This record gives sequence, C-alpha cells and structure tokens, in this order.
Amino acid sequence: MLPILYSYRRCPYAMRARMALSYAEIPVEIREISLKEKPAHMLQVSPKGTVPVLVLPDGKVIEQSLEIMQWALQQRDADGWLSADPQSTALLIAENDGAFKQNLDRYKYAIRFPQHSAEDYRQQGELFLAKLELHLQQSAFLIGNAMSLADVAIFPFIRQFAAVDSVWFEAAGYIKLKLWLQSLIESALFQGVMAKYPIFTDENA
Ligand SMILES: N[C@@H](CCC(=O)N[C@@H](CS)C(=O)NCC(=O)O)C(=O)O
Repeated sequence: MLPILYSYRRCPYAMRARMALSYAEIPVEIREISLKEKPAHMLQVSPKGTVPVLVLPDGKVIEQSLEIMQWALQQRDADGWLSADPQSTALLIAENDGAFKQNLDRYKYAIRFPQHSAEDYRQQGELFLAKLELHLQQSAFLIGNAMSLADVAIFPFIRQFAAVDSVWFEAAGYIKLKLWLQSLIESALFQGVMAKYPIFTDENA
C-alpha cells in the first residue's frame, strides 16, 4: 500500500509537499480533492480540513506541508536540500508563510479586504520580494549555493504572487527573482507535480 496524499493541484502548500515527495522519489497515491466536498476519510484522519495531508501505510498522519517536506527529505535527500543553514531556512519560510502569505491573499482577493487597495497589499508583499532579491544577488538560490528546502517551500507562493497581475510583475524589477522563479517553473520537478488527476470523492473512492 502506498502513502496517500490528499492534495489540491493549485494549492501552493500542496505543491511544495508534492515537490518534496517527488524529489525524494517517494511514490504516493495522489487524491485530488474538491475543497468544497472534502472526502470523509480525509476529514476523519485530519479534521482541520486543509490540504496537503499525507497518510502513511502505518496510519501515521502528517498534516502540515512543511512537515511532509521534512519527512520526505529525511527518507532521501540526494542533493542535500537539508544542508542549508537551518536557522536562516526556518526564518525565511516563517516570513513567507506568515506576513507574505497574508499580503498575498489580500492582494489576490483585495475586494474582500476593502480597508486597503490591492496596490497597498502588493506593496506590503513586495517587502518580501525585495528581501528574496537580495538573497538571490548572492547566489542563484535563496540560502547557500544550492537548491534547498527554502527555495521549494517558498517558490509556489512567489509564483502565485507574480500571477495575480503578470503585466505588473513583468514590468517590475526583481531581475534575479524572475530568473529564479522561471527556472523553478520550468523545472522537470515542478512540471512533474502539476499533472492533472480526476477528483477523488466519496462516491468514486
Ligand atoms: N498550514 C497548512 C496550510 C494548508 C492550507 O491552508 N491549504 C489550503 C489550500 S491552499 C486549504 O486546504 N484550505 C482549506 C479550504 O479552503 O477549505 C499547511 O502548511 O499545510
């Protein structure tokens, strides 16, 4: 029996989990869900109801994307994604998952957050883009001289930020960030985890 990954193709948290599992060459049964109709088994093993959720054959459940990544890399880490400085990694990912993600959501769905304009939220988000740009002026990767956990954990969120208004993003600076983003988007790793699956429902389980 394979581990089961409850996933949602376009979810950035699920993307980073799928990328780590794929990199670690861990075969999983991908169960693409509908966020509006979550499978009963998923909610039974993980009542919080977010994806990704990994269910291991021994029944262990890992229900945070970063923990899924870490678990995968502990199984196999051929290119040393875990070799980058752990403290810098944790800080950068925490900023991504915290303030940046909040600004990303507000920028993307500005109509639901009328206190400020989309441009204001975008400017707040740009603080993080500028920080990443500085990191990438030192090296082609966010931390150290090689791809690491931080690149893969953060990349899907930057991709989403860039896509909110691609005309704006194209015209913006962030030269190194654009190169970094493009090379991750074009990578076989990312393309491989964006395959489409039929939706898994209780009816077709
Ligand atoms: N902290 C969680 C966040 C996961 C998350 O928020 N996923 C979103 C989709 S991108 C979700 O499942 N939301 C539940 C819903 O929309 O019903 C993780 O890192 O795995």
